Amino acid sequence: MIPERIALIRSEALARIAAATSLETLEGVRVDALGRKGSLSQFSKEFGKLTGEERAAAGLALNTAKSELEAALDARRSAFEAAALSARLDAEWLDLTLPAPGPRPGSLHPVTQIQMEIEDLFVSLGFAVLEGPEVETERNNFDALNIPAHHPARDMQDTFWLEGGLLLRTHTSPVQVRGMEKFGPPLRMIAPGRAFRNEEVDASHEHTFYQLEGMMIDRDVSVANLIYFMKTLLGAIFHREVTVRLRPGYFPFVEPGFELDIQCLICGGPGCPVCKQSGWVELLPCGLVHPNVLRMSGIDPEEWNGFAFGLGLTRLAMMRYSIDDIRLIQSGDLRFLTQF
Ligand code: FA5
Repeated sequence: MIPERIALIRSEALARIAAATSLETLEGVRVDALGRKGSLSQFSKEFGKLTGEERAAAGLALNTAKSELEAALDARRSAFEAAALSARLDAEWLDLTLPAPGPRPGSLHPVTQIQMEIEDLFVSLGFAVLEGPEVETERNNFDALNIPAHHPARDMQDTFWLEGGLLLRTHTSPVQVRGMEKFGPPLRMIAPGRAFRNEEVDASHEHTFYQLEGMMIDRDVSVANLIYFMKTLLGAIFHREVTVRLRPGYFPFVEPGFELDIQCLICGGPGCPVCKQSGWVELLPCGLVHPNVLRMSGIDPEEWNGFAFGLGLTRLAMMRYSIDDIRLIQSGDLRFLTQF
């Protein structure tokens, strides 16, 4: 009897719909019962063999069963969709009354951080912080520092010459000249700033880099005073034991002159591109101020003497933060800068 068979399929399908736990299961029930090859669709083939009365009863049972199943499927489907939506609303909840996060704060460049630390240290030791221009005269950059025209020492600093005899300063040493001429002795000054050289750029050389000049002029200043200040400086910067070596260095504006090198903190000694495989990094050239330099700036070398140093600030930042390529320093790359 077709109506009884339909009733059986209907009640089984309704039970499966009630027990379904997902939209996928519901779709399975729909395909099994109402799909083109589903169990209810099979009956229409048998209708031809029925009497008119039987066909009317079977047709009514079939249509009723189909619409009941469709209604039950719709109701369950809506329930699942509502549950999914409310789960999503719970998960993606947003408190619009919270204050906006605002712009991300920036940070000081590593070279600026070190520069400020050294300035604080030297100010506490009674030094003034001076500034000089990046565009300098030939006299302040060279002549007044005992480097006359045609002196081979000029070749050591490949110079960017400008029109009218001016130049981009190749070191911060011209600020020594400006300091001596403006303030006279006794003098304790430092001068941080940019220097420029027409150099082949590699892992340890930039055309634009930072130095920090220092000068102390007084009576009876000795190499012992110089070494004391340099040790105080390095101790404050590295907060740990740094191996240093002092070797004779030639700069026309100091006599005697030294190169203070530190053991490479990137590789710890065996050699790397930053220390040019030598294990040492040239950091702090220094010496006692040459009498000619004092004399040219109007200071009597019989009465006064002093020491001077020219710290490579960019290289110092590299050592301090283990930066293995100087080209990163001025790259402006935020992936680099946000680490400091
Ligand atoms: C000088 O510039 C001297 N004016 C230093 C000085 C001052 C000596 C006072 C004595 C008394 P030098 O050319 O060696 O010296 O440079 C000083 C430091 O600047 C170097 O030790 C190095 O750390 C840094 N430096 C030099 N050239 C570059 C460069 N191309 N890139 C990055 N750092 C550099």
